[in-house]
Amino acid sequence: MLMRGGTSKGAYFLAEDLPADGGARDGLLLRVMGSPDPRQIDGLGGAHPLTSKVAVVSRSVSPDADVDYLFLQVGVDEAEVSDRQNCGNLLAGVGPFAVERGLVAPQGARTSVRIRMVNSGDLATATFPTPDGRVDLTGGTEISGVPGSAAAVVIEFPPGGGALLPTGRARDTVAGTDVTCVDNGMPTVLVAAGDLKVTGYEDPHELEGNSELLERVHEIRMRAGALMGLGDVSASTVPKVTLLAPPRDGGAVTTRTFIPVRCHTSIGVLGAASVAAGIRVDGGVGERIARPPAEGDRLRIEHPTGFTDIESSLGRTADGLPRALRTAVVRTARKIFDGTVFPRPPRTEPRPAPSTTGGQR
Ligand code: NQM
Repeated sequence: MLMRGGTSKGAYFLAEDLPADGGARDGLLLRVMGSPDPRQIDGLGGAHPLTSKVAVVSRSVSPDADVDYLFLQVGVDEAEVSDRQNCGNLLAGVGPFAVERGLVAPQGARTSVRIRMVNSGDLATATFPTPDGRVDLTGGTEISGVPGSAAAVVIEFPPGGGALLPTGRARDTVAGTDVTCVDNGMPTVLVAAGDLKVTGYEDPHELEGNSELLERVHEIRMRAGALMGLGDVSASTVPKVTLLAPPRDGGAVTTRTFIPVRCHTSIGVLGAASVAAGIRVDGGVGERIARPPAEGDRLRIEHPTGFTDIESSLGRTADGLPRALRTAVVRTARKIFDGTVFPRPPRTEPRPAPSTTGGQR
């Protein structure tokens, strides 16, 4: 099934319909999406990392969840399939897909599906309309970056298990630049846009064309990734780098996010969750830039095509470190197509062979 999930688009599969062997599965997915090819002309991919995504869904092996969701980022230009990051946008389609495929029974006018995100081991609950015992994703909810409206898919994340500040500090200096390394579901490096000689309000294309900026972002990402315990991240899609600037439209902060080479046209869900938590950390780089509301958990993150509203609350660990509590967000999703995909035959497989450990741009 091809679905839009939030501001991304991807192919959703039942795990049982894909090869059990990871290498064979990744090779098939590259051929399904039409990679590697900058236009993905011979497959389902949309020639951008945000439209070259796959969700693999199965009944959960965990008693805490109804379904397991494995996210796979399929490279556009590279023959790479990566399971090293999660995707909160595609997550919005997982519950509806699970009901459509009969993995979960509808529960009345609205159905809640408990999802285990296999990439991180974290849990999420997605709630969406199921009137008359079937999924109906039509509705009046609008989200920035998507034309028109659809039904709200409400996603709630309980506190994650990992450290909010992976370096143990609110601020680090890497490659001569102050950063805050934060992980509230997506490992992210926060940097003041002004420290990289941009305003932070530029169009993504303009930022992608700024080679000096891209070099700085790359260097910061490499060093911060190692500090965050992620090792050599040169071939990984995480951490992301988010440039921060003061809000211009009544939000808490303006963002431009590198994922990690292309600049996001909006912001990821878990990316937004990490920014929301990171700008509230005392002593972080967001302190002199962001204006989080004094009260309440709801934050508006501004991005290139509008804003993402996110509810995010912080607490403290026993040793006084900041810790993410509940996070919630409203997304929409839509079934675009359901049917049979005809992958490019294996004999035309380009070299090099696919790798599950790598990343894409
Ligand atoms: O952060 C893009 C997206 C994402 C990830 C990326 C996402 C998230 O917008 O939860 O959804 O950061 O690579 O799809």
